[in-house]
This record gives sequence, structure tokens and C-alpha cells, in this order.
Amino acid sequence: DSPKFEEELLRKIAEHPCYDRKAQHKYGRIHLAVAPSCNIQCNFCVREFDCVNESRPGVTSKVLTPQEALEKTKQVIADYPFIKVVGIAGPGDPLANKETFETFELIKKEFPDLTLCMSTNGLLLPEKLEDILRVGVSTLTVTINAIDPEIQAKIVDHIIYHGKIYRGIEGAKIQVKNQLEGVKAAIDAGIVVKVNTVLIPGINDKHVVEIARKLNELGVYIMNIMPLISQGAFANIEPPTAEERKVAQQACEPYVLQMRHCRQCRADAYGLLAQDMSQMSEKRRKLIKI
Ligand code: CLF
Ligand code: SF4
Repeated sequence: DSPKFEEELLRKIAEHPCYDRKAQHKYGRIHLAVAPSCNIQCNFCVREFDCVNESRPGVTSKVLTPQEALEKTKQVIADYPFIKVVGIAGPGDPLANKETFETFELIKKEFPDLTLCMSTNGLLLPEKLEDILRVGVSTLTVTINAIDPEIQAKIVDHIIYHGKIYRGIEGAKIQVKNQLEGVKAAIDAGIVVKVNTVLIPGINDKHVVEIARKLNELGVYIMNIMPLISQGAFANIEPPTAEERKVAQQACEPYVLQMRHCRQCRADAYGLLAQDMSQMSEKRRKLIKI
């Protein structure tokens, strides 16, 4: 709680392209796709794609080893010094992969000034918080699509927790509890938390304000309401219209700051948010040997 710590966090927010709308045109992020495994099954997820809680479907990002991820970061940062954030967001759940922590340790040693960011489904957040803090993550995204287990049970088919499969409401109760406890503990420990909520018409669209109220209570910094990408078990649910999304954001805004510039990045995206350089020309890729 020292003033210096506060000052440092404010700087990190001001230089984070997802946390500060103004930063998106000035500062970039690099995602390192080192985390292929996932411990839950969301009904909108098709695992040939990156985790849809923080990305859009495409081809799954190529998984890198921690060492390869460090090399890639060195090359990219040399070319794009405006990148201030190193994030791990998949292709699966970062907390379900030990490589996530190995990678952050390597990055922190080499680039102590960069902000370390992570996006997770939150199932393992309470038990992994100590590791998250140890490796120096300061901005954390948790995808919370419901705080009511009855609704959550419609969104996630099952979870795998401590080696056991829990389906439906039983799994939903464990996940929601861990997400909320984990978010609270992370904020208490000084991490700046963002929450992603996938807006699913007919499932959680009437529930998002209740989520926002809870986020306010917990001290979440910013909420990102993302449109459903209709696939998997939810292939028949129409995604929300831009207008429906806007209405949801407006309803939540009194409780928690709204992010409206999300690009649903790939797990291996880098550069400015507006220019997903992982999808740039082959020529350019070859040039920087990625
Ligand atoms: Fe990546 Fe996510 Fe960190 Fe940003 S993305 S882990 S908070 S550095 Fe940003 Fe991309 Fe939207 Fe994510 S625009 S998908 S919100
Ligand atoms: Fe898929 Fe991400 Fe859900 Fe895991 S957390 S099932 S990778 S959308």
C-alpha cells in the first residue's frame, strides 16, 4: 500500500492497451501461447481454436516452450519497443499449465520493466495466487460469465478439479466460488483485475448487471463484455447484436468501468490492439524470423 507501489500500478494501467482506452493506440502487448491445456469445458469452446474467453476463433496458435517464448519476446520487443505488456492467454487456461509460470520467470528476469498480464477461467485462482504473485503478474483477467451457479451450469459443461470431473451445477458452484474468492484475494494482494464476460443471449444477458454489482463490491478495475462467438454446443445461439451489447454495457457502467475496445485477440497476437501482427504478412514474419 505504499505510495510508490500505487504510483507504479497507475503507470502500468496507463501503459496497458486493454486497461486504458487511450493507451491502445500508443502501447502494445505480446501474447505468448505457452498454455495449451484447459481444465474446464465451456459450451462455446471448440478446442481446435484458442480459448474463446479471450480470443476469437481462428487457427489455434502454435504452442511455444518457455524458452521459445522468451526468444520470441526478445525479437519482437527489439522491433516494437512500444510493447509494454507481456500476456499469457492460452490457447487453453494459463493456470492449468506450469509453463505459464516458467515463462513469466524468464521474461521477468530479462525484462523487469514490462507488465506481466494473464487471463484465466479462474478455477485454480485461489491456489495459484501465490505463484502468480511470485512471478510478478500485476494485471489479471478472470472470465466470469455468471455468479449464479444455476446460470453458470448452462455455460460450462464440466470442470476437472483436483483430478475429478464435476458436471453441471456441482462444477458451477466450485468454479464460481473459486472465481469470486480468487478475485477478492488477488485485489487484496495489489493485482489490478479485469473481468471478461461473454454475453450469451437467453442465458446470461439478464444477469450481467448482477455480475457488475458484484464486481463493484470486489473492487474489480474494469469489465469487458464480449459478444458470444456461436460455436460448439452454443452453435445455435445467435450472438448478441452490437446494440444489445451496448445496452448491457450501459447497464453495467454505473457499477464498473467498461472496456469497449477489445479485439478478441489470438493467444499469439502482438503489436497494437488494432493491428494484430501475428496475422501480418508472411514476408514480415520471415523478416523477424517468427
Ligand atoms: Fe492480453 Fe488480455 Fe492481458 Fe490484454 S488482451 S491477456 S488483458 S494483454 Fe485485451 Fe485482447 Fe481484448 Fe484480451 S484486446 S482479447 S482484453
Ligand atoms: Fe475453451 Fe477457454 Fe473455456 Fe477452456 S476456458 S473451455 S479454452 S473457452
